[in-house]
Amino acid sequence: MTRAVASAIYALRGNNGILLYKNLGTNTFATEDIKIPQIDNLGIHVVAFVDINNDGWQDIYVTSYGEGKNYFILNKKGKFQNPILLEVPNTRAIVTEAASFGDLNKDGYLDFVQGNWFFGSIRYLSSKKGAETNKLVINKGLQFIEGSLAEITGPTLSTLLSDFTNDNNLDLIVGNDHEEPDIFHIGNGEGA
Ligand SMILES: [Ca+2]
Ligand SMILES: [Ca+2]
Ligand SMILES: [Ca+2]
Repeated sequence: MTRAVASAIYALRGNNGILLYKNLGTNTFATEDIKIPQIDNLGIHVVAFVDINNDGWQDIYVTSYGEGKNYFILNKKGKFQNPILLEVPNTRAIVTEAASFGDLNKDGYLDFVQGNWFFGSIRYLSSKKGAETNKLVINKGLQFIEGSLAEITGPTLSTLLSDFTNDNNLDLIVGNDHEEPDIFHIGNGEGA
């Protein structure tokens, strides 16, 4: 049921909110006009389907340019009209260019990492204000607790949560722009 819904709808980013494409099952797609005032004027950069509230329906995660405002749009049993919008903390960010989801602390709820991009290079920043910091967000039943990955700096273009040490605790790979090195970070299974 959930998979059918996930594969039947696609979401694309845009300069004015998002576009939803419904797969009609005949190799054709129909756009679904959804009005969400909080995001309709935002330049959207990342759009992803993810079931953030564990109800079996794929919700939509979106990131936007400028103030790093990111949201979840909750799926109401296949409908996105007048949806519940959840704002995601992303202190002082400019834009999240990559996100990766996984249950870091094994409580059944997906947590995630927001890889943030900024102008320039970390070594030439005269003062660090937070835009250069990626964020690790723990999902406590839709209460989003932001942790700063202060030592994991961008500008970041890709993130991946994956257990590359094979100890059943998710680890993190961060891919960075310019000459900054990509970083492999080993998780401890408790969200750190
Ligand atoms: Ca859901
Ligand atoms: Ca979790
Ligand atoms: Ca691991």
